[in-house]
Amino acid sequence: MSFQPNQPCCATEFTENSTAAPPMPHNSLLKKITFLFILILAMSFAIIEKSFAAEHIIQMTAEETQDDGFGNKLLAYKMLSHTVNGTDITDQYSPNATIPGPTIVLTEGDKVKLTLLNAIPDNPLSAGISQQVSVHVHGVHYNILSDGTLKVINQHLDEGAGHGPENTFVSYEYEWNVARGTAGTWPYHDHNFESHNGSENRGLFGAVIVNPAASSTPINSYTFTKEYVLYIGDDAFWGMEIDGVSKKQSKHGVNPSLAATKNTDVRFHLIAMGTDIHKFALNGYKWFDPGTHNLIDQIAIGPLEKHVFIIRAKNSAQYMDNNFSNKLLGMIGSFNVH
Ligand SMILES: [Cu+2]
Repeated sequence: MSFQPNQPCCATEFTENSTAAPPMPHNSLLKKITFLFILILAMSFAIIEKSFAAEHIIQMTAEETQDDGFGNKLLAYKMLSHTVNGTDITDQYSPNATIPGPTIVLTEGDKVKLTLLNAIPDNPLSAGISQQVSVHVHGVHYNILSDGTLKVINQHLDEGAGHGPENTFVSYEYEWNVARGTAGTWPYHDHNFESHNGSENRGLFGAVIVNPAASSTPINSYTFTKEYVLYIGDDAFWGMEIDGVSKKQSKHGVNPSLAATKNTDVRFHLIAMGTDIHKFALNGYKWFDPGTHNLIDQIAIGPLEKHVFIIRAKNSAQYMDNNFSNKLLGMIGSFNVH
């Protein structure tokens, strides 16, 4: 904004004809001081917010995996690179494409630029079917260009990475604003490959963990020796482990065996996939239902809901889905404490 010398700044002119009483001089001084105070306060908040906010530059691929043993090829995301304010943390991730996909750990206030590269080979049998792949995220904020869905859904554009001419692969960039109030664990998944629902069911899913910004929040004072992201499908659990110290991620595949050291704290992130309502239990353990003082030993969780809880590892146990039909399908795994 430029200052115009011929125009009086910041004050309305007062003439003898005015009906309103002229403002008291000390009143206007008070207003100026109050305005200045608010301005300084707002600027210092902005500076504090900026100094804590990190910028994430992420590059991922979507790839075809090996045969699943039944003649089907699955799809998986792979972390190509992840820098946080210029520091490379790519070695926290598996060097391979994994199901579940990489767990992206963020803090409220962060900004993310995620470039997705479609590395899925062209399939001549799929002519006319969308071969575009995307990342559609829950929880964090973004504008419509970063929605990661097809125009048939968002009425705007197909927001994904498609195939270029002669089977070259195209990338697409998403921007996420990890705004205040977005703390939580959220799924991300493809929404564009082969259908407007995407290929989540072929392996293109992962999670975002947004930790709260303020260091005084109880969750930040915890040191977790392990974190487990457990995705609850309609026929199996899928798991991803994050080491509390090295932050390294390892995949555990289907109905994984989890392990923890006795008397250490473990944080579980449950994310329900598919369409069933599940009843998750970790036999012998109780935990606080988030946001309450209620101790529970089972949680009902439906499509794309999440439930995050912390336990202190005491005894080896089994985790399971107590929903009868899911239990029949063998949705059970072990939690080994040593
Ligand atoms: Cu979704």
